[in-house]
Amino acid sequence: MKCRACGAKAAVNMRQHKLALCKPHFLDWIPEQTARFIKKYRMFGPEEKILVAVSGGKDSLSLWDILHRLGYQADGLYLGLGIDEEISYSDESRRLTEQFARQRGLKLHVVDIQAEYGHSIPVIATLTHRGQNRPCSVCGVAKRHEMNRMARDLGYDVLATGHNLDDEAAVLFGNTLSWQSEFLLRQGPVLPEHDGLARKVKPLCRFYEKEMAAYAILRGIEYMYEECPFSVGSTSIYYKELLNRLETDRPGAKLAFYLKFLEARAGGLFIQPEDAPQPMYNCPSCGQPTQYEGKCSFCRMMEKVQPAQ
Ligand code: Q46
Ligand code: ZN
Ligand code: ZN
Repeated sequence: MKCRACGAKAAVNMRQHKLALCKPHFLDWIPEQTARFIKKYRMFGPEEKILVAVSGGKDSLSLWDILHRLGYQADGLYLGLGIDEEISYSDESRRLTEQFARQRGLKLHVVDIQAEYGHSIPVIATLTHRGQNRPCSVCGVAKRHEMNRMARDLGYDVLATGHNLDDEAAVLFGNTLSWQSEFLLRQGPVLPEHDGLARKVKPLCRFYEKEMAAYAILRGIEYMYEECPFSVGSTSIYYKELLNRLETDRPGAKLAFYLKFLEARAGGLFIQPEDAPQPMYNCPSCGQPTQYEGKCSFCRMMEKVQPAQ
């Protein structure tokens, strides 16, 4: 297989795009495509300040690397979740993230949940009795809260995450199976800022997971190979496996599923029900926006694990 650009031996063959590229051309192709998606979906401009949520995994570190290569002002945010099961997942992912930032002279903010709030994510999940086997719902609430808090407090214009096509297609598949129209309406490459919630963007949403893995490896990025131990056996991994089976038989099916959805949504397939828009309130405790009057879900959760002041 030869590189389409130069005829040298190809390092990556992307059947889904009918495109094979050598290492240097593949390493240029990924940022070029990313720049195209950033522009196409109007994610952000060159003057805006970006906060990249980095976990130490291949996607988020590659995203940071790409934004840096493209010349954007992109700083990192690492959230220490305190996940320390069979492996010291959080310690190792933090080490790799800090090493990545140090080697490139990039600015990294670190929030350690335990140091900040007194308990790790798994302990908060146990104390609040939320999630028998998995602390994922607690983790999701805490991550959203902390990412928005940091973006707002530190004056960033936009929050970028490393979700790839496999992640997005799995979420879309789950939401479609149960016709979660409210979620379908909001899913996409950009979630605009509103009422104190930072704009969220996913510049890698059109890249297959294997493309991002190839990018990280060929760029020599040292990343956390292990997934979070709590992701084992999750529904989203099951959906990813199903979609991979479809993709094997029909290369490109996963990308088409996602892109056709975006087209259909832009064409008005999903509309906001008339009674849906909720006024945004501000949480009296942390000041972050919340859909309902009273404390936000993060503060209500933390109330249960911390003695009342
Ligand atoms: S939610 Fe759950 Fe993830 Fe948090 S506890 Fe791990 S698997 S990291 S995306
Ligand atoms: Zn080439
Ligand atoms: Zn709050």
